[in-house]
Amino acid sequence: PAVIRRVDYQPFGWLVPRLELDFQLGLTDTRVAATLHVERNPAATPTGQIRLNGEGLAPLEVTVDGQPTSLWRMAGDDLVLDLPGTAHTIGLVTRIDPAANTQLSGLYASGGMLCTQCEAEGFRRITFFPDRPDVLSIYSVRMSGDADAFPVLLSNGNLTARGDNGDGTHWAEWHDPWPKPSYLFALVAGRLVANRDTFTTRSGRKVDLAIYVREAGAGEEDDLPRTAHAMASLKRSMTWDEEQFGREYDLDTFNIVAVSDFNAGAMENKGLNVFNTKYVLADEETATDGDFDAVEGVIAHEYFHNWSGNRVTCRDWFQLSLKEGFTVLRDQLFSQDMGSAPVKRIEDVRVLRGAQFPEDSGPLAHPIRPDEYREISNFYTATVYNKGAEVIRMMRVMAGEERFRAGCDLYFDRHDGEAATCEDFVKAIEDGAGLDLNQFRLWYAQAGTPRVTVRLDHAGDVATLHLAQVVPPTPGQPDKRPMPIPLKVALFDRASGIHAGEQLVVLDRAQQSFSFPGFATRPVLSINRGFTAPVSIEHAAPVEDLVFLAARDDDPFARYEAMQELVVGHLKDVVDGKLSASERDAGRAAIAGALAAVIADPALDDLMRGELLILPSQTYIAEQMLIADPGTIHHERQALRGALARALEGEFVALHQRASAVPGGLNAAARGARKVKTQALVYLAEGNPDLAEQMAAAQYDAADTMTDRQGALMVLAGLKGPQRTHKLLDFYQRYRSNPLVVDKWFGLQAGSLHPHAIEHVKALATHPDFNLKNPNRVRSLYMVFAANPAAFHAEDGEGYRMLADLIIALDPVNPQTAARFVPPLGRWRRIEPRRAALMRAELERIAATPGLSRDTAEQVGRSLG
Ligand code: HT7
Ligand code: ZN
Repeated sequence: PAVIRRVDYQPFGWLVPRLELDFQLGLTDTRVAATLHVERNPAATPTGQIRLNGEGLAPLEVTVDGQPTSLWRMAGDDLVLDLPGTAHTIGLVTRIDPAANTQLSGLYASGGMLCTQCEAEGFRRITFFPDRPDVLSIYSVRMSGDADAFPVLLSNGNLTARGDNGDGTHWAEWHDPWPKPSYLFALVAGRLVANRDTFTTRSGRKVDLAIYVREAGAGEEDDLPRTAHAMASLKRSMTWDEEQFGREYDLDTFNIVAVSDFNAGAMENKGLNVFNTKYVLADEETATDGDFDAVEGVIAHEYFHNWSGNRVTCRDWFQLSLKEGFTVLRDQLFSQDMGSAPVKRIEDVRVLRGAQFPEDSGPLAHPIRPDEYREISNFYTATVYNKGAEVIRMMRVMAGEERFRAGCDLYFDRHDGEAATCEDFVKAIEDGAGLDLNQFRLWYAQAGTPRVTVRLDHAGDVATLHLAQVVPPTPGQPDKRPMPIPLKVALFDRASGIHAGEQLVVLDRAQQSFSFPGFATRPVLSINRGFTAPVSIEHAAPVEDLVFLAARDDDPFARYEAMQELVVGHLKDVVDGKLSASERDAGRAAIAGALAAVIADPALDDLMRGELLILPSQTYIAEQMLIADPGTIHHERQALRGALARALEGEFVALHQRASAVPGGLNAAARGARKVKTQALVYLAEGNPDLAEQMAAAQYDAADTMTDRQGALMVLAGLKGPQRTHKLLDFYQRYRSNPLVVDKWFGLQAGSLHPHAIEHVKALATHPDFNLKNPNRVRSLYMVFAANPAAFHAEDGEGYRMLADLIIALDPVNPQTAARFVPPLGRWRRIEPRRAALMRAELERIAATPGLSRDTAEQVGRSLG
């Protein structure tokens, strides 16, 4: 497939200030009539032709200024039309079959309803149009359809008229006053019911809010009560954006629709967000505390896009991080404010390290503002989203909150109603916050996670911090320049356990030293506090320093980090065979001591305690090694867990008992208690499986929340005792009518530590509830499986084969989703040679499959490099 390059950007030759769409809806046959009002773009090179993107469409009628014309031709999938004058009206009619649209891009059918997904390039599957984000139009939409099948008819903006045709069909008209690109268009029609509420903005606009779900059929559960948390989250988001960013909602209606077949999490269509049910529906019986947080975060994210994405959109798809990185930062800050800020920060860093760091060190590495792509859907990545957020967070750290806000205000003022670039954003922050971001712009251009090497010297009463940075080579970028890296540091006096204040140092050269006078003895260094920079720190800190920080650092993130470092450092040494048996035992004892202190510390809340108990993930440990042996890492990580559990069995049992007595609810104390309860079981399962089985079964039976029940079942799913089968069966029978909970049931088995997990996954793929057409279900089985190191990296390569088979089967059904399964195989270069060869062979097998989609072909091609 052709490569699209950022440097080739040209403005489109035509403006389309107005667009009228008329839909005659049917599940298998929808007729779309589009009227485009076009005029020459004075900012572009004059042209007598217009090229309208299409995908899989045939025009049934083409008119110009109301007259049929033959002055058009197909150029591939696109329609090219001669336009002699400076302004015209183009009429186009197309027909589509939503029920046959298994790609879930464009207009498709899901559970009897019709809905759209247009980002990035789905609109061209509905009608011919300049399907690019810099063409902004005012949309008027009319739709008509069977009143029984589609009683609710929704689109962007405000409902302006509706009526009955008297023949069993009815119609509605929607008008969106805000110019928008085609990717923000949405239409939904179906048998829906709504949870309604209102919100009054700070300037007094009364906004009608509605969250729609599919009407329950006979014998089905009613989802409406499960939307209460989403509604409360929406209202909190609206208030927060006014207070923290000065951004107010700008329409009289805000609608959300939940659909169960969806390629991603949700979509920020103007005034009509479409959501994966997974990020709308939550109650304590069926959703975990983590699910509640995810709903709140995604609701906020999509709502915040109304400004960072919709009012100011992207000039082209290379600028995706302009809206996504910024909006992720906004949703992270929101969630920090809604709950425990340190815990949220730790969770966000865990996601970054688990998903983005591996991307940055592998064949798919790209800058947050990519330079080229073949299929844009492949660039909705952790790099564009999560590293993009970290890059903007660094600007905020350097500017301070107030000046950063001034920069954001300037950005929104300057670019409201425009399709902007990342450069526009940086310039606005530079001007509004009064920062020099000249060198900082490299963060947009260079891929790869910088490695910062740290050494602390002490002489006389001066401590000197020596820092050096290397930005590693990545595909297409062999040589890198040093970037500004803002690091918050503190130096602790060993005896008193306090520090003289946190300081921000900005490392902006390859090597730099910073001196701190006033230390009679060598202090303990705490660096990258709060994770101010998305870098990996290489610091051979003495174990006693890490133990000190794990117990006493006043920055909760740094405390967590010290705990992680302690474990990662130890496991690296064990895996590399560097430790004698007694050294290994001494290392384990040091970690056990630190864990015991964490369990006993009365100053910690349980949410934070739970974080400190979580061992570094296998992916993160593997990331620290040039070449990883997944089998050995898994074995040693589990062995360490077992040793810790045996050393602290009494503590873990007591912790579980204490937490079990905490009253329920959604407050922080109850949530924290649930978190440490399951953490305790996770340890005990490795140290004393029989005891863990009995305790987990009891927790399962006593559970009054999904958090407790799922936590217990997760532990049981990895054990071999009889309770595993009993409780898995019970869980399925209890929840078989709730698809989101059945997804959990698939996921628990696919991610389990059970030695036969691979066979379980194979069996589940033939289960009557498995469905290749439903992305949630496919992800619940295979994404979880690919993240299960013991099973996926099975020595004989069976895990790799299974994933490749899935990709080959899924690609013709849903290429966007299929392509998302390629990266786990793409990590082969960082895996020991025997497994690497097996992984590579599977990639080659996929590459050789005839008719591979552009999505999958690009990912496989880049992975084979
Ligand atoms: N902006 C939305 C991205 C999205 C998407 C991308 C590719 C394919 C399907 C998709 N559905 C939604 C979601 C967001 O980041 O807010
Ligand atoms: Zn987004």
